Amino acid sequence: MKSGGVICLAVVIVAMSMFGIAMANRNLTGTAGNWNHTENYWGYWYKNVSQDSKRIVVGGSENWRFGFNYTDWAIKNGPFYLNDTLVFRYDPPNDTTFPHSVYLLPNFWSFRNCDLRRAKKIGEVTAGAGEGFEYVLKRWQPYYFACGERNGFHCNVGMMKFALWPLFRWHY
Ligand SMILES: *[C@@H]1O[C@H](CO)[C@@H](O)[C@H](O)[C@H]1NC(C)=O
Ligand SMILES: *[C@@H]1O[C@H](CO)[C@@H](O)[C@H](O)[C@H]1NC(C)=O
Ligand SMILES: *[C@@H]1O[C@H](CO)[C@@H](O)[C@H](O)[C@H]1NC(C)=O
Ligand SMILES: *[C@@H]1O[C@H](CO)[C@@H](O)[C@H](O)[C@H]1NC(C)=O
Ligand SMILES: *[C@@H]1O[C@H](CO)[C@@H](O)[C@H](O)[C@H]1NC(C)=O
Ligand SMILES: *[C@@H]1O[C@H](CO)[C@@H](O)[C@H](O)[C@H]1NC(C)=O
Ligand SMILES: [Cu+2]
Repeated sequence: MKSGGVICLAVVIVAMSMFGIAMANRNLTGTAGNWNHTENYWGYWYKNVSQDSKRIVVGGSENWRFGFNYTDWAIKNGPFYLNDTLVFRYDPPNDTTFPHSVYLLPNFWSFRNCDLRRAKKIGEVTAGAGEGFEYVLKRWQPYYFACGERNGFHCNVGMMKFALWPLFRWHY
């Protein structure tokens, strides 16, 4: 579902930039070699599609906690881009708080089933304290994040999981 949407978005962006080339060329003939129009036009696109990489706190003010819908959060806060930084924040365990952690699951099936057997730990239960820890989306690949606590219970019942595939930013 999610990756399908991302591919659709990429197609729309390609289609829109091709449309943009056609528009710019048409204006060039009309304005007798005034390149300013085109520069402004590309400048407009540049601002919209190639901003600096972002730093995004997972869950926003909710941070990384049991019972918040992170799939919904990822849909509303995406798309994510290569070199964007995710920040995971969660309370370190004590007598009153439950521990959390962050794992990367290897594929869609383990993500769907909250199967942690081949998962890679990227955040210890203590790693989310204070300002939390950062994880940079360096590769063009699907990422499957999940909390690893209680053998998949937080991931499954607690909705502490989300998937994303970072897009390329466009530079002209
Ligand atoms: C083309 O020129 C018209 C008239 O000058 C202007 O309103 C329009 O924004 C221009 N379009 C582009 C793509 O530069
Ligand atoms: C393009 O814009 C600059 C500054 O806005 C102006 O000095 C220049 O004359 C413009 N060029 C054309 C071909 O209109
Ligand atoms: C570009 O960004 C501006 C301001 O954020 C927005 O109003 C405009 O709709 C955007 N254009 C496109 C084509 O996304
Ligand atoms: C979480 O949000 C997604 C997307 O909005 C929705 O499809 C899903 O049903 C929600 N999950 C739960 C358990 O409510
Ligand atoms: C991401 O950052 C690295 C190191 O700063 C850089 O080499 C790479 O080109 C960047 N990738 C993208 C897609 O911006
Ligand atoms: C446990 O951690 C929470 C959140 O960091 C804090 O508000 C609470 O006072 C702590 N409780 C104890 C008993 O240390
Ligand atoms: Cu958890």
